[in-house]
Amino acid sequence: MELEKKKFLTDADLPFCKGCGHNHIAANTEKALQLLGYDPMNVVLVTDIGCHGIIDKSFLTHTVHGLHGRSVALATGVSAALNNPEKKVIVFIGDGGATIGMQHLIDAAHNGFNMTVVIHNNMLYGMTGGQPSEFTPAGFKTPTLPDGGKKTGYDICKLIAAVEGASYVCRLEGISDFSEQLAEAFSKKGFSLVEVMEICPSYGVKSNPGMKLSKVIENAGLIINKFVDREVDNYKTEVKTEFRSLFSESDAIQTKFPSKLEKPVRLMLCGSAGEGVQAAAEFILKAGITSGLNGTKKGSYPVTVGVGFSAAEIILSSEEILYTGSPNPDVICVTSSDGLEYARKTLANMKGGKLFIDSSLKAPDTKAEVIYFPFRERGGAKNSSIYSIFYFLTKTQLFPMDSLLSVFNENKIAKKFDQDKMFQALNEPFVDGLTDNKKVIV
Ligand SMILES: Cc1ncc(C[n+]2csc(CCOP(=O)(O)OP(=O)(O)O)c2C)c(N)n1
Ligand code: SF4
Repeated sequence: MELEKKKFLTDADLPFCKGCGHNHIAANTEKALQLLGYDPMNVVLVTDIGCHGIIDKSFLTHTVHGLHGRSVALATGVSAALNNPEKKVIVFIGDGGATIGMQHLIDAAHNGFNMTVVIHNNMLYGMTGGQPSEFTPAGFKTPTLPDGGKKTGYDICKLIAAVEGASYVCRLEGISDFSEQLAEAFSKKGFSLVEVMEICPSYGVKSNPGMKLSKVIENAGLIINKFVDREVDNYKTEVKTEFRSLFSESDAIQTKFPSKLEKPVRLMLCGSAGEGVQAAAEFILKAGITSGLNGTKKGSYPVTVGVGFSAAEIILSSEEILYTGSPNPDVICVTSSDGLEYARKTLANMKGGKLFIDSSLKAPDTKAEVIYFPFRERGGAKNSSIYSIFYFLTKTQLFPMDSLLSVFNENKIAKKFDQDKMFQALNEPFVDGLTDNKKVIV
């Protein structure tokens, strides 16, 4: 199928292998959207991992690319947030992704979310080398199932029709021109689904020489048919006319203090979960911004957020910063043994800078200047990270202490905090003469 002028696809070659059915789906989608007169800027294409998903770079529409099997879940959010009949949300998903994200599919159909899901059913996992999916028909061979599957694959059309809620469900053979069927699905209100049966020449054809797509479909007991076609009025969210931007003026942090920071400073806080590391990082970041600087923060912690290390990388600069995180910090504050383990590699790579480290710990070999302070003993474990940022600012004076205090005092943590005690503790000299490996700080 040739189009005179592409409106939805770039002029670049499509990224798929020669003969891959995904090529036809992309071309037919272009034609279907043209038939319906859509503007590319009113189309949101949501894809996920798999060969089918690499098409998004070729589409001139909005595109969203998600985790394997999660495109329907993402599209549900897009569709609910937009709630705008002018916008067309289209999901591209493989049979592998549809297997992994089956519950999202069922829920989106059941609730009638506005979208069209196009399942690229090549009956195997293409991108990873041809493993079977739950859609692989009995007898269909793949590189990792050389004798063919024993189980019948899912009949996704019957399944989605059965959950009720969809406005349109059809299965078609993905050859020649099927743009009118796609256009029919795209034009439906609510949830529509098209299962396109196709072939992966690289793995499907190789494992099943001489096979005919129509024969595989027939042997699988699947019917090329329209399973649902009805008018629905099932899903509605409140129509939003005004959207508050995350960057709206009211949220902007005002500059209240001066700063003479000449070059960017990169600070890393390393402590333990539950010991205020992320809160401390936000305080120091906002204090910098209050002092007229630009700032970024990157938080790191294990998925089990209640245990283990907690770290934050903060960059402050008078120039615009276009990234987060920094592998080469200027200053590291380490307040716990979890934090020390996390910081070890970074410390070994440091060519200079400063390490403020809790006096209960032993600093590893590093070219950073090592300064011990009893953050945990004087502030308690829970406040150790907050103590460390006040200590950092006292020692470096990179911007006014008043900026940190103004940010801190706006937070409810401040009400439970004895600031007089903290400043007394921070200013009291610390002499550590007990262990050989530590410097004596006066
Ligand atoms: C949750 C998850 N599981 C497994 C993978 C590994 N993986 C990447 S692509 C792929 C196969 C994709 O197959 P399919 O969705 O059918 O798309 P196709 O490549 O056939 O277009 C797999 C299993 C992954 N990225 N994420
Ligand atoms: S590996 Fe298979 S599914 Fe992937 S692009 Fe090539 S033919 Fe298509």
